[in-house]
Amino acid sequence: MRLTNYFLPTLRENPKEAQIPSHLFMLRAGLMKQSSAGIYSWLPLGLKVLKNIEEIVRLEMDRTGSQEMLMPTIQPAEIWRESGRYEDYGKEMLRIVDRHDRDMLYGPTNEEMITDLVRTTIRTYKDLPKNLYHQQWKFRDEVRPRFGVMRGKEFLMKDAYSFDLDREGAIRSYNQMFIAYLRIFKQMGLKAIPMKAETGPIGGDLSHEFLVLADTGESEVFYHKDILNFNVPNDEIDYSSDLQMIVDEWTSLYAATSEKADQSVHSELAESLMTARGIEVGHIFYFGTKYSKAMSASVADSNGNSRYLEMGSYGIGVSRLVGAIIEASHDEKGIIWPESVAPFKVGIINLRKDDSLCVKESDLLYSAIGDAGLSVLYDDRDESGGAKFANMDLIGLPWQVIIGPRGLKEGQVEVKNRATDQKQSVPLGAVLNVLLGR
Ligand code: 5CA
Repeated sequence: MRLTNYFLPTLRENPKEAQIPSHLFMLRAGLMKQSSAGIYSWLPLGLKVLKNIEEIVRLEMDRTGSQEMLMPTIQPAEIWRESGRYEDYGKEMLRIVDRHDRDMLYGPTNEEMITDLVRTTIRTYKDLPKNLYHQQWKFRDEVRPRFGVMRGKEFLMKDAYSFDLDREGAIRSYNQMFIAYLRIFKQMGLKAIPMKAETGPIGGDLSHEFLVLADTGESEVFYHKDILNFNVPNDEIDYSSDLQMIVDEWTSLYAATSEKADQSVHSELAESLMTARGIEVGHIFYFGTKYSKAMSASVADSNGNSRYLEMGSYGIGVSRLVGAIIEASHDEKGIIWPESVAPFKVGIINLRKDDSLCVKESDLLYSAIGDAGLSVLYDDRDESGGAKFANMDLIGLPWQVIIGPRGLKEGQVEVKNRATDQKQSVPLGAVLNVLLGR
């Protein structure tokens, strides 16, 4: 992509409303634009990151055996009346009346809708277990939307729902999601700690939140310092095997959000207790038959007896993750994208638009890098070098290739790694090897 053709409305000044780095950089780097309080348009650069995050989530969810689908954003009120949550959910729910005076709502979550779907389609234990997920926009009319995508009104969530015949099966499903979450966040360069959590309006008695430590996080968290040394299962993980031992290890040390904090444990832990702030990027729930009972979702077991489905739900804040990744990875100049989610892998800076050799070599490198399968943003604008450097650092692409007349005299360009700030002079013919890590 040539920057002269790209829609990238960056800001020179710091927007007043941004109180934390991710909000500031998402606005300044032209990732998104506010439409109204807590509601944003995703601009081309921001959407690329969002899609990359979605894809990491998708691949890992698919590996667990969960299947992707897509449910609507607008839901009928009836199913929420059945579960009893229509009134309980309160003002956070955006209620809508259609032209036939039917009560509808913009979904804040999908337990009712999926339970309704499954009760009319799954009839016997032979169809179990099932785990279904989607990545769909949600709406919660938050009293205080703030920090940009961190607490939005409209936000993208991955929500998965598991259905099992018995509690044992449901715990197996829960464990699969627990491990998948550890792996998903790691692939985004994040260290997320599972913590005991309140179940709130979703319900149930077993629940973990996954928190990324950050000073700007909304939650106060407490944990045993050694939990940071636990290993995240690698690519060899077999989701059909017994995962209980791994979950037991991860839950063997104390970790809790402030709502679940236990003061007596705190005094016991003494020096080993860490207090910090965190961003909740995921939340998993086992709630058994809460919805299946209320909504009569049952199957016949092997003896022909009717049994209510055992359920869990598993959320990831996909749009919030864009902010969380920036909180975890930035400096004073801008964003530092981990390669796995970066909107482009490489940025090319041509320092001299008026120098025909610079233009020619920049054009050639742009084609060669693209042909090698690397996504590349080419700053071919007629701007000062300083402005281009600042812009490239702000948008945070992992690699920068800087082309100027002085280097070209020796057949060299500069390759800079955004994360390490390391710069090296590289012969034109070797640029691809450096970028491809060869
Ligand atoms: N039905 C369950 C799990 S599918 C559920 O709704 N869980 S939740 O309420 O915890 O939301 C799941 C995730 O969505 C949270 O962990 C958080 O990362 C994200 N999230 C929740 N509210 C917001 C919000 N207002 N803005 C951005 N992300 C949010």
